[in-house]
Amino acid sequence: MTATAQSIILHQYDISPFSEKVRVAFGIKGLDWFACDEPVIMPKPELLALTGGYRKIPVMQIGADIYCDTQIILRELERRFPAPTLFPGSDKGLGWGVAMWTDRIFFQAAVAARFHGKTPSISRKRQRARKPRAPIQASRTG
Ligand SMILES: N[C@@H](CCC(=O)N[C@@H](CS)C(=O)NCC(=O)O)C(=O)O
Repeated sequence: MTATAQSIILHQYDISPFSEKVRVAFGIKGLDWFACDEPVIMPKPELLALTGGYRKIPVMQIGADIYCDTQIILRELERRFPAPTLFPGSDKGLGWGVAMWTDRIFFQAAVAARFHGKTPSISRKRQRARKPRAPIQASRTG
């Protein structure tokens, strides 16, 4: 498949869960798209030049139009390619509301669990448990 001026290009990387959200939307809508793999960590000179300074992944490009953030990307996909909808049989507010929860609270807890092996609340409890009950006094002998 050859890219054209109106091809969908997703600036992304494979292990990005936010990129996966958009890839799933492409699949639901049956869209062809191209991947432009970006570095996982900074520096990202080409991405920043494209976005004007936005450093996160994913970014969708269609021609000269650039869409940063998955909410913006999904809204634009729904506008350009309404069928099949990403919101079958339900009101859109519920979908966006659940996404706010999954993308913020749930995502942050999942990252903490994945990279630290514990959830933030467990971590706080463990920190409290480790705290000395009384200040340790330096003692001098002799
Ligand atoms: N609100 C953004 C979040 C995107 C996001 O956090 N992407 C991560 C990768 S999954 C990222 O680029 N992190 C790198 C950084 O924060 O610099 C969205 O929905 O697209």
